[in-house]
Amino acid sequence: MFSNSKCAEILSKYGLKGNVASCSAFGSGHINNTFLIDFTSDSGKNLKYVLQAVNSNVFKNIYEIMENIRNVTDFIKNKSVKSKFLDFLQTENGSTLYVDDSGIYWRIYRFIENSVTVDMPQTGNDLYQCAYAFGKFQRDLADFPAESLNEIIPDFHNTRKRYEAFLYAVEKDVCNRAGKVQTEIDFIKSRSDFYSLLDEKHRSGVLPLRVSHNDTKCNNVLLDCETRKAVCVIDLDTIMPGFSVNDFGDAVRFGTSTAAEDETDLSKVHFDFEKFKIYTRGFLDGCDGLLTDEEIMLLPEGAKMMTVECGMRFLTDYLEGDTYFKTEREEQNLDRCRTQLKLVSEMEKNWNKMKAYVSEFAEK
Ligand code: ADP
Ligand code: GN1
Ligand code: MG
Repeated sequence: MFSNSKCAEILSKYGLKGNVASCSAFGSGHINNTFLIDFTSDSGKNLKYVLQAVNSNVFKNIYEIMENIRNVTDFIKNKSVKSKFLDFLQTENGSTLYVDDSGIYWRIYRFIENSVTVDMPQTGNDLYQCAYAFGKFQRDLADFPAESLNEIIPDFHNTRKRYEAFLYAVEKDVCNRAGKVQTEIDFIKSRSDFYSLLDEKHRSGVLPLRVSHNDTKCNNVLLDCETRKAVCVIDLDTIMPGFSVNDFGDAVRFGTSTAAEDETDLSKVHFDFEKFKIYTRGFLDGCDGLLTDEEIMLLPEGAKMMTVECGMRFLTDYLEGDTYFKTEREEQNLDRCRTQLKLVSEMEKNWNKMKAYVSEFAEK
């Protein structure tokens, strides 16, 4: 249980002395534990902060994450382009991290007032803004020295390696769950020829390595409550060299679905081609001419790759006993897997339309 007094103890390490009025679980991320803090300082100011316990099971070197975030945000700030970032507080030792007695890694940033994140964007504008923000992120970092970044999770979006890990989990079947998910296992196995495609394109010089966000769900973009414009890209833990088409693809995976990622009624889950069109426009507008024609032509492959990869990651975690993604109920990872596989099959049905739509941008 996380109490106001524990919260006050952490805040005091950052030089924040006062009263914690409330401290509540915040957001819907699957990895870190996030809290919104209402705080009144000793001088009487009401302030809001976001406090996070960074997941040390997923992230093995959290100092390296904070170093990446600092370098990338400083780089963009120095270019004086109009971009806002989370403002991490420092402890009295000058670190953005505080490690408590039980080994939990904490960090705090100021809550950006009048901002909101959406799990299921309701308007085309919200979709466009999220896509634009991630495209602009690629654009802003186009000349960042990618080799200087720490590789936070090696092979994070190496789908072939994810597939090997999945096969291993099926073989070990430590929770004795594989028997009931044979349909899903077969679905993933039957597409195995596809999983090396983007790496092959990279090796043959078609797909450049760029500085990527690597976790481009729309709830990783803050929107202004009133103007609904993108304010800031958040969740910068997985910034690493990667493929532009994967940043596009992960956003499409999450944002073009007509239902939640863990919807249990698959009849509600569809790939919405109109949303795909909005994402394509938003991302390419944000990239502002950065992507090559070959990259643009591979955007649908990025979407399908990120969706099938996410499906196999959820199923791997289900088979391994739900040790990676946070879950609130027993079969949540299986439900998440099933929505992803349904989206993949609908992308396949829309494939020619998707390819034709992006080709209009490549020819411009
Ligand atoms: P995770 O890795 O767990 O996804 P995030 O950094 O994305 O961690 O934070 C989890 C969620 O908390 C976000 O998806 C978002 O909904 C919410 N959140 C985090 N920071 C803010 C903020 N400054 N304003 C509004 N919502 C936020
Ligand atoms: C995780 O942290 P969050 O919830 O934004 C995961 C992503 C997955 C996503 C699936 C570090 O993202 O890779 O695509 O869940 N992040 C990490 O919803 O593994
Ligand atoms: Mg997140």
